[in-house]
Amino acid sequence: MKETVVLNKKESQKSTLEQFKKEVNDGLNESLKTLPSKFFYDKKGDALFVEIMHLPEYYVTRSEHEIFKDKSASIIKALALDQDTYFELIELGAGDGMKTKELLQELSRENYKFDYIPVDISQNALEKLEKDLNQKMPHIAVKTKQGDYFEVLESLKENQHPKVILFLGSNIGNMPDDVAEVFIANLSENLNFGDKFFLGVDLIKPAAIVLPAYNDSKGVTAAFNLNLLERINRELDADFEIENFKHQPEYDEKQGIATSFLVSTKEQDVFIKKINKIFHFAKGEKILTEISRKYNDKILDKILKKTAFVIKDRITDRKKYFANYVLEH
Ligand code: AVJ
Repeated sequence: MKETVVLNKKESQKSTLEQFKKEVNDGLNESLKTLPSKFFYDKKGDALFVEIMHLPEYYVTRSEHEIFKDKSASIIKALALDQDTYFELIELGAGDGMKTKELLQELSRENYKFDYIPVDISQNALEKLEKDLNQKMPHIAVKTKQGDYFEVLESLKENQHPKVILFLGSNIGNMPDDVAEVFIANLSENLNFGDKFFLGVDLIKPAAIVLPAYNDSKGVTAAFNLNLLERINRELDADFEIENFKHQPEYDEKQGIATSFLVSTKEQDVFIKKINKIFHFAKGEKILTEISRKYNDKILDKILKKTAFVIKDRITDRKKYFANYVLEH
């Protein structure tokens, strides 16, 4: 039942600090300073994100959870699975698997034959998830795979079993459209004809709903954003004074793109020892730390155009805040 495959572990461990240094240096040398959002998720960032998911203003997680809770039978129908054919349910970046549990429950209730294969870069997250599932749903076969998404998919491609790929939580929203397109194209190269991609995206909606989700009244999202500077202080021996930066979310309602910035509240210099460089910030200068793209059918269609996927179906929550798309290869 248990099986953990470790892919290129040495490689990924060796390069983590070097990669962090390089990307921070590159980002802070651009004319519009940027820091990649993937670096939010250290131990403190992981904990803050769990808090974000429970905030009253952060509708994203709740909306998708509603879909899985109320409509898992519709999801299974839309995926057009065959009850008698074994398939692999592969989740990219599984996290705590909260939403997926609802689907696993329904699949096993309906006697589908499958393995659940959560894929993550974090071995720690996978072990927690596996333990939790083995305890709560011991009848479900969980096969965790640690590593890069595409390497794992490539290794699974050969077995020819039908596959359903889950990529939930609007995680794709952190990618600019051209990057999302390459991501989906890579995904399609590692799948076989007829395989399905189940993609969760946040839908375009008014600023009055989106902005508070990234600017909650308790200041958790601000702390989450500022933790990026604290992490640079901790891991790269920098002297960012956190109180001299403030969290600033923006939302372009027409385009459907939310952005998060850290704004320098005064003119200041910051020394990053491990990069051995001083970075200058003007008063009011912004660092772009995250984009959270919101979708509609048209935007997704445009991204899919150059990939091998087409939209087969979409399932939304009651308020139509969130959509899970069934894409077929
Ligand atoms: C995990 C990327 C979906 O963009 O909504 C939440 C991350 N950032 N609050 C999002 C996030 C600030 C989240 N995603």
